[in-house]
Amino acid sequence: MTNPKRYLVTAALPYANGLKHIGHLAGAYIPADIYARYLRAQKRDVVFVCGSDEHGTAIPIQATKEGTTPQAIIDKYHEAMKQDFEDLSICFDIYHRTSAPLHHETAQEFFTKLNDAGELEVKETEQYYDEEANTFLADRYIKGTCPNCGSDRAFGDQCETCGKSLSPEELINPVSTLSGKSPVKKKTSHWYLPLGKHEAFLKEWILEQHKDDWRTNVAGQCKGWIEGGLQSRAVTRDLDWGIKVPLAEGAGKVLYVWFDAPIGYISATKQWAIDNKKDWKPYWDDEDTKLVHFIGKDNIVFHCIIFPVMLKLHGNILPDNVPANEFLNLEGDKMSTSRNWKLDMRDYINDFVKKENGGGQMVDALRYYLTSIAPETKDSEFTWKGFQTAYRSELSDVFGNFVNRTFVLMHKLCEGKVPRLHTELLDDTDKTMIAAFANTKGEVQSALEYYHFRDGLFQVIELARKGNQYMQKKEPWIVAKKTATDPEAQKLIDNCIYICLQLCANLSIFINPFLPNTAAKMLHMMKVVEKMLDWENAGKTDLLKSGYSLRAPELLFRKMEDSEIELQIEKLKSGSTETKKMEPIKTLAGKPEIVYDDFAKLELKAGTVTACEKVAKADKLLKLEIDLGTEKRTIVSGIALHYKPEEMIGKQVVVVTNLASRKMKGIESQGMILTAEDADGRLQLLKPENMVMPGSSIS
Ligand code: B3M
Ligand code: ZN
Repeated sequence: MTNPKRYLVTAALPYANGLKHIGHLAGAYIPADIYARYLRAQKRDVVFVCGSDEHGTAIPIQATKEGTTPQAIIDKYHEAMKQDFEDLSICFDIYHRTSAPLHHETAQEFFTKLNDAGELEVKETEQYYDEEANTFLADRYIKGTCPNCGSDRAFGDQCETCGKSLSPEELINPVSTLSGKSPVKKKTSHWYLPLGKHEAFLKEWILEQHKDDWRTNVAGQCKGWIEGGLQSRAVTRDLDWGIKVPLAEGAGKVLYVWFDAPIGYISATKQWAIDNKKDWKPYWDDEDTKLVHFIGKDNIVFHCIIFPVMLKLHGNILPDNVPANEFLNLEGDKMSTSRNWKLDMRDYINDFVKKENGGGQMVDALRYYLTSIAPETKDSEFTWKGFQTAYRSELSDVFGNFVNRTFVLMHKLCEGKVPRLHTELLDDTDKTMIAAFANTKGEVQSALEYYHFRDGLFQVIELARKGNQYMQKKEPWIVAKKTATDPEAQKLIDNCIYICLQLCANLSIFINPFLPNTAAKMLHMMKVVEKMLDWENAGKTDLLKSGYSLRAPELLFRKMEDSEIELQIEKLKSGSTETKKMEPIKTLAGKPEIVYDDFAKLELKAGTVTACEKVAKADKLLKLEIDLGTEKRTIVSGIALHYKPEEMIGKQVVVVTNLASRKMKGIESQGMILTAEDADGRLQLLKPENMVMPGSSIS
């Protein structure tokens, strides 16, 4: 679809059950953001929507894990995700949420319309039920072995290892994630979307109409689904968290999260229209709207098969394209939230963006690297070394360096002003350089129109590389030595700097969709207004007017130290992430889980009791003197009901030696001894199996 009247760009609604990592960022949000920024620069009518996906079993499961309510979970993570996107310059027109009443109404209306039109079927089937927890086991409440890849961590809706979407019946050895028990089967009724009825439509629409413009991985997955036989899909669940089924006979049931979530794109558009006094309808029902969904590959079936069928039945337009990305791996392994092998957006923000020396340039550094390795056609890999290399050798050495040299030379050789262009002196090298502006415009444009973001970015860097080569060839700093004797010399310098400056202006336009903070900084240096970034200006050679004085150069990209990269690799391996701080995971004992670093803070030593007496006016306390090899300590311990003072002498104990001292009954206790207590309250000392030297460390 070329030159549509308007665009609606969507990025997958992230589940509000935890922080999102750079795999999500590279998969959906960065490409969608680049596309939306590019369209805006083209002055097209575009709305870019996203929001939090706040339903489904993932939410109450996270609530149980954190010992809180589903509402508290979605509130916490909705805010956190919204903030992270903002911090990484992802410029949604609206970041909505599916818990909003407007969304509930929209999704219920959608369901009602389909049901009233007889497009849904009600079926009674037997589904897995946990007798201990007295509940049906939808989606993530059931776990088992994946029939596709054999992973034993597959959920009832999807295998997170291979990405295959599943139904609970397909799991081998299913168990309830609530009780850990094998479930039984019990009868229940649900509403189904009979996909089989729409096979002919899907075949024609995807495999014929879009056979040339959809990515092969996307079309391939769809083909597999269609040819594998399209089963009816339940669109309701026996759950209490979600959007209520708007029918009396649906009491106690909610809409399936994958039924309501994509409708979230519509309700987000509605809210945006309310906020901006616009009409939302044409974005969803006028054929001249280009709808594009940016997602990761595990969401393909929902966006290319199920949601389009829903849209068709409801009378809406269909997506024009679904440029789904493959997965991004991290340092040789799949990214995984459960194994904590990931880089959360928030960790990157804290460590790079929010630091002195950080800010926009570090946002752009991440956007740059993630785009340059985007998994557009196959899985790709993020490595910290790769990040550093791309930053140094492309962003900084090629792009940053060209802009910096141009500005330095302009100040040195052209009095800080845009020089004049002496057209009569232009040679082939100059002309080739100038021609490259327009060529690059064409290249970047067609790359972006076809969702080849990697390639588009590559073209921009290539142009900067050409700029460096051009400058190297022209050597204005050498020509400058001849100005006293050669009247043409200054003119040649002027031409070179003029062309380089116009190239900088062009580069700012080209880089803007990808690295908006860099473009903004360049605008500041060039003292021009944002309007210059309009795409129609790309390719022009007179964007900066002769005689105009420009600011001093600012370094676009700071130096990146080896130590910063090494620290990140260590952090990844030790698993100390923001997620750990945000998730107070309850352990069996009821205390929040700790990471190794927390444990390592304790100093534990073996000591030998050398003296012991009762503490006056305290039935439970004994005062002990403990030999720790290099020192003796006084410790007050609540073991008097279990040990007599005389039997303590000579015993070995385990002492926490770095606990802040505190006064008990007037005696300063300089540590704590460890004991085990059984259910009846009987205490026993903890001690090394055999005697060790006093002061031996314990870990
Ligand atoms: N929340 C799954 C995901 O975050 C799901 C996407 C919904 S898009 C409508 O991968
Ligand atoms: Zn699998």
